[in-house]
Amino acid sequence: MKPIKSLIILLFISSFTTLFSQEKEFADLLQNIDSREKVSLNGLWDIIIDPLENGYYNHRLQPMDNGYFKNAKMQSPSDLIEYDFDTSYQIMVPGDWNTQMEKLYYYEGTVWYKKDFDYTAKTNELVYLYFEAVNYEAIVYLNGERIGAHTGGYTPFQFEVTDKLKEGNNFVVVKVDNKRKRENVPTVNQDWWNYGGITRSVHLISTPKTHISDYSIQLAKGSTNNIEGWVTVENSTDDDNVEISIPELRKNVKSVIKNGRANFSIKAKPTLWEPKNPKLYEVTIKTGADKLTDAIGFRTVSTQGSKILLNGKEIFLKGISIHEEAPFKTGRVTSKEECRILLQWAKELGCNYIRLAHYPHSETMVREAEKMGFMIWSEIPVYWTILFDNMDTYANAKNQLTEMISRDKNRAAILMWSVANETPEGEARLSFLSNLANEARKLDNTRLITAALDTQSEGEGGKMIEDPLGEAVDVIGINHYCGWYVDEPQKCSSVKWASAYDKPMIMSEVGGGALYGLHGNKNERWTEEYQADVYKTNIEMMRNIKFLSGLSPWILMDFRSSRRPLKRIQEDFNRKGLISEQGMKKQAFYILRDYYLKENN
Ligand code: GCB
Repeated sequence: MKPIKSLIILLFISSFTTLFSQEKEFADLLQNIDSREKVSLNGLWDIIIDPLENGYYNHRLQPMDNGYFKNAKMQSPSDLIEYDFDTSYQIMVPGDWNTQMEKLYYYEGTVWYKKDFDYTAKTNELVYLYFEAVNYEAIVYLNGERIGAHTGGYTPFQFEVTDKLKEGNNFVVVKVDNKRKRENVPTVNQDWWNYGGITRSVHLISTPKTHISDYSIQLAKGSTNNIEGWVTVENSTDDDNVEISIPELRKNVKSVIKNGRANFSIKAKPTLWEPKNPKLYEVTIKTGADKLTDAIGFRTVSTQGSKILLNGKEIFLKGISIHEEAPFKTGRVTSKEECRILLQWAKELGCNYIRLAHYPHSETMVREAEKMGFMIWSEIPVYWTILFDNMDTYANAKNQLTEMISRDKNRAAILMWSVANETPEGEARLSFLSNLANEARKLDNTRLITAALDTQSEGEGGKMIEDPLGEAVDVIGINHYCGWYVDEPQKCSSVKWASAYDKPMIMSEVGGGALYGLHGNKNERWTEEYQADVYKTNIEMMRNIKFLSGLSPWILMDFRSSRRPLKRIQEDFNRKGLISEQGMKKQAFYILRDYYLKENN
């Protein structure tokens, strides 16, 4: 790229970095919603499928003020209203629409959702309408009035609706649109199903008028005896107190609120969270009439040369990648039980680590994984060739990163924030991703930053890791499919690796496909024997990588992808799972399990 062009890109990106640095640091999100008084809006919602967006635009393609969000009803027999939620279809929330209605299997576009609910006001109460995730764009209306919109399919958002609620019956309408667009994050091509809908739970959350809105509680960077943090309080009065207690550590501190925020620091020597002892402490935060309880773990994570250190000790990350897809029924994961099945499989495999690909998974998944002792890589869907020179794309990616970190910053299990997966080298991409990495560090200086890279050149020492993005991250992820997309499996054991960086490397993807139950020679693609051989020879290759600090092969379970049409084998599934979507373990599962159980303990 010409220097002048790269200068323009740099100025361009730094100008929108400045623009956004004036905003609030964290996303405006209530922390720890499970500890809140809430009413669930889950269950059946009425839906109207609207591929032409008739409920939004008139025939001149202008937004209408009497769209479907008005939920209009005929007043007299001669009235013309061409929609009616109450006689339309119904589907379950949380859930994707693709697996709930046959006619929506491939659908990408607008679906209108409506739910009625009752509300009785209480004095001194604020009410939030909280969505755990909607894929991809949501416009939300309450009692016929627009209250806000959100972009990005995997992170939560909320609206304060106290003054918009009525005594008695209310209705909420959401226009959900999962049309893929070039400028979106992810962009138009992705190797997983573009499940549309209100895919995670919806709640009405009540808080006292003065309430804890957010907090960060963790060990100060590098310290094992200083718990540090802050609490933000909505509608606070300066000089009021916040009280933080950790009964098991016999700690109770008070901190004074200034401008809505109380900072604190607690000297303590907690038992540190680690995979073999995922210790969580009950932490209580109180201010005025508001009180929350969370379960928080304490640990440190750092790097030293090519090592990852957990609590100061080197640890090898024995992992597996996971998509948020439900076992047995496919579609999006919608329950704690489904999360636990996936995690239990990862336990059986001998893992101490999971890569939650390729977007932030639900808070339930993260919390369950933390309780079970998995270290976590969490990522945003900056995937393949998104528009790296587009300002709106950057703002969108940054927003998803901020929402992910806002929600999960108190989870000790998360060691790494990943800013990208397999992005093509180039200057615009480098500025974009370096800026995202810096943003992540600004929000959270205690965790490591990573990205999955796929570009390596051939050097004298073998495959050479020299992608300039390596400079911007703390841990280098490498996706490499020896024996599947490149080379024959037999060649993999002798592949050598070198790196331009003295940093830890995680083989963030490695693997191959097999149809469960298909047997044959190890040279026959799609057989379990072929996949098992890919694992065997890649494990041999990995044994020789001195700077390898972990791996998360691709992937725990077969998952739906519309890039995978091959009849009789794929049938819309990516078959690189170690387990089929029906829960059947393939031979390669046992190869990896033996490696994890016998080595690197
Ligand atoms: C990759 C991608 C992942 C795909 C996988 C595959 O490198 O990161 O999203 O699903 O390869 O199966 O090709």
